[in-house]
Amino acid sequence: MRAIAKAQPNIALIKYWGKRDPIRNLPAVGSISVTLSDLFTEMDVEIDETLKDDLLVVNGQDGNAMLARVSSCLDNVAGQDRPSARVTSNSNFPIAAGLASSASAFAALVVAADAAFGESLSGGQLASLAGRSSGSAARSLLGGFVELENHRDDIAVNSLLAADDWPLKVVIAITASGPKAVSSGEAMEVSRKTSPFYDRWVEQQASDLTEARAAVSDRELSKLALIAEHNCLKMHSVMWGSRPPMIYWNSATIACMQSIRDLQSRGVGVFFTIDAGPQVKAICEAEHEPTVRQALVATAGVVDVMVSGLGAGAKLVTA
Ligand code: 2P0
Repeated sequence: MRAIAKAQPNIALIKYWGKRDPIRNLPAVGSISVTLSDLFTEMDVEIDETLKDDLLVVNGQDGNAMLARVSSCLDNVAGQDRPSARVTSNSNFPIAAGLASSASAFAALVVAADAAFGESLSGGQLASLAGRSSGSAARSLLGGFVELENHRDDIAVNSLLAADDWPLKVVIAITASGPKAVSSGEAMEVSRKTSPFYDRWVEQQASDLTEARAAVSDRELSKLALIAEHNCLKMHSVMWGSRPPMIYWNSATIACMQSIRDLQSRGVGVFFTIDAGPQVKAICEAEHEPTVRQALVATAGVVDVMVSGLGAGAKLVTA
């Protein structure tokens, strides 16, 4: 009747941008990500037959803005005739700021709801349901390096490499806090409908995925750096070419990219990636983490720096 699950956000190295089926929320492209260890969302789902409607509290505050999405996720897991539930979500990092909070939230939610409602769904079913609520959430069901495969009828997630097999660090430069002006879901639809670069983006994704898969399998950071930065900048080019343009960067975002390029020119094994927000994620070998952190702390406009290792997939905390 009550279950708590914990999930970590993931950072895409080969990005998901665009939906082939907005109703079922199916992505237009596959993607590859790393699941983090130090940032997390905990979801507590408690069935309460006395409630008329679901209740949602997010980080101690009324969560009405997210309630419809959460309720529909619970419907997907347990059916529309299910009893109402009290859902409490707590994250240890800023939400809705391009740090993939919806990924950890919905991965934790499907795992907790599955246990609370006694559904016993398979891993594949959980991935499909998490993806329906948030495209990137399915990837947070697994740890380490994860590929989201885009099959004809549905998605599937697949583990490429465990976190311990290549324990990279992710240094996150926060350049602005607060929620973004346009949600990534809306922005993707604008890109699909208006960007002249969108079709080429979709067309080239298979070869980017192949290149990244090989780099992960060989654990070669310099190879992964080339394809991940290319894929990230290509996704942002699709956004910039949309009408209206979707520009998530600020001047500190660019300053961080410059700091990372300076480190690269000095032989430091690091690369950047940027999602639908102004934060910059630097992925590096563990030995370079202090150098990378120092460089980003010293970059103009950076308001905070967080560091995470790679971690496990979504798990039940109590049942
Ligand atoms: C990603 N992003 O692969 C890409 C890169 C943002 C940029 O997945 O509409 O919140 O809920 O399916 O999962 C963010 O999108 O989008 C995202 P919906 P989601 O991580």
